[in-house]
Amino acid sequence: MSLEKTYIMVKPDGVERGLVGEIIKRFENKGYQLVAIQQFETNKDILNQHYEDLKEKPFFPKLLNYMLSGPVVGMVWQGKDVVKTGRKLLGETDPLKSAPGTIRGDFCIDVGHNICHGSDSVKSAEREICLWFPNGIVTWERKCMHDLIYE
Ligand code: DAT
Ligand code: MG
Repeated sequence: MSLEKTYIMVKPDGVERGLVGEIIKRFENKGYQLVAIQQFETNKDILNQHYEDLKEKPFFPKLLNYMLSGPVVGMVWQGKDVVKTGRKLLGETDPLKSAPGTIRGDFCIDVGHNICHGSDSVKSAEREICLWFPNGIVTWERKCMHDLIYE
């Protein structure tokens, strides 16, 4: 069985604030599996590709500056419906519209400092995983744990 994958990234403010562990914990507690993780120095080239859909938005220069302000931690998470459910764990784009209990609902306030990224579709996830992990990732599936999580 090949399980769905998503790209989750802790943004520079989330890394600086020491929230990497908390974000990992939310996904692990849910039952998802971490299959890749790396801290990256960002650059304009990779961010232009990552946010290619947003290049024309008025907030794009600000977004770029924010994303260039420090290292990010990129992760690939695997599991049933992880793209859509991962976005639910993150909360709304605007943290003030995010329900308490979500990551953005619990840990941030402004849209320009919303601490985390999650792929918005399976297709985007595939693109983003190839972009940030161009050498590929080791795909493995848990043995005992799998049967405790899935029916
Ligand atoms: P999401 O990160 O929820 O997928 P998005 O892809 O539309 O949201 O936007 C990417 C990031 O750009 C988002 O996490 C924060 C920033 N952003 C989006 N809308 C914004 C706005 N109106 N003003 C400032 N920053 C914004
Ligand atoms: Mg997005």
